Amino acid sequence: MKLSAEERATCRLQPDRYASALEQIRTNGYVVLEQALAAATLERVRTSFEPLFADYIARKGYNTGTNRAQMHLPFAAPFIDEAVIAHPLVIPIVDKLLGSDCRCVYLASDTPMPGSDYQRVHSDNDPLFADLSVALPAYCLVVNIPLVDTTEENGPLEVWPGTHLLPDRENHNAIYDTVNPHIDINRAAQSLPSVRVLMPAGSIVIRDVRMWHRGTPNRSNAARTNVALIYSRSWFGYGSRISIPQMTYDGLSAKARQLFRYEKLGQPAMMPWEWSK
Ligand SMILES: O=C(O)CCC(=O)C(=O)O
Repeated sequence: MKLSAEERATCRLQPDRYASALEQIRTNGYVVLEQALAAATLERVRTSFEPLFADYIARKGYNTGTNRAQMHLPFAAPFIDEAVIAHPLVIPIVDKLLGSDCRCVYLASDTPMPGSDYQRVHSDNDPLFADLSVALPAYCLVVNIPLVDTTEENGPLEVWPGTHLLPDRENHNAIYDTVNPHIDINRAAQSLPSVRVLMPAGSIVIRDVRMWHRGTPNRSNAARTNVALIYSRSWFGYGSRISIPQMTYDGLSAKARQLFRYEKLGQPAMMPWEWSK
């Protein structure tokens, strides 16, 4: 969805555009809000990310495939800019789909480097009920923010629209360790239409966590990083893993405080290499 200059300035979608964004997530499984982040915010995040990532790789190495890494972000500026954790275009969408008491359970990044390969096609969660034969409403949304332009060359995220609506038993194949006994997602994906999500830096992708997707090979000579957040219904989460210093928490907006209310408050922010997984 290309945003008008007015939508970018006011951070508001007109009612029919808002309805369309919701429809795209409900039906396709995702929506892209193009160039939603201000250039200055994006630049601050990118310039802080790069040395942190280099340090992380030197300490821990790649962890999601060849030349590809997932890295948690410290709960500190500039990564916790309100435009990142509670963007005013994202919040009304997330609140509508997950309930206004939803929470944010994940603040991290995915980076395919030059030389990375295809990932297995996967969804990002194990099923809520592995044998359920109906599809449930959305309960968990991933928000991705590319720090650089995403092109055919630099390993765009590839998605399989509509797959989030498959019943739990057909849908899920969490990355690396789980194989779905009901369907071979990698084989099935080969005969289904997919989309490579090309977009300018600072766009925001909101996607249903169940939608099949994979990282593709980065054939450029630079990193292609997506910041990744996960918002979920209030009852769903990973069990309060994000450490947040009390002063940092107190300085957040009321909405951001609500989103992170179940995390580890009053703890020093964790550096990426301090996470066990
Ligand atoms: O390349 C990407 O942004 C997708 C990464 C991903 O889906 C994963 O590592 O689970």
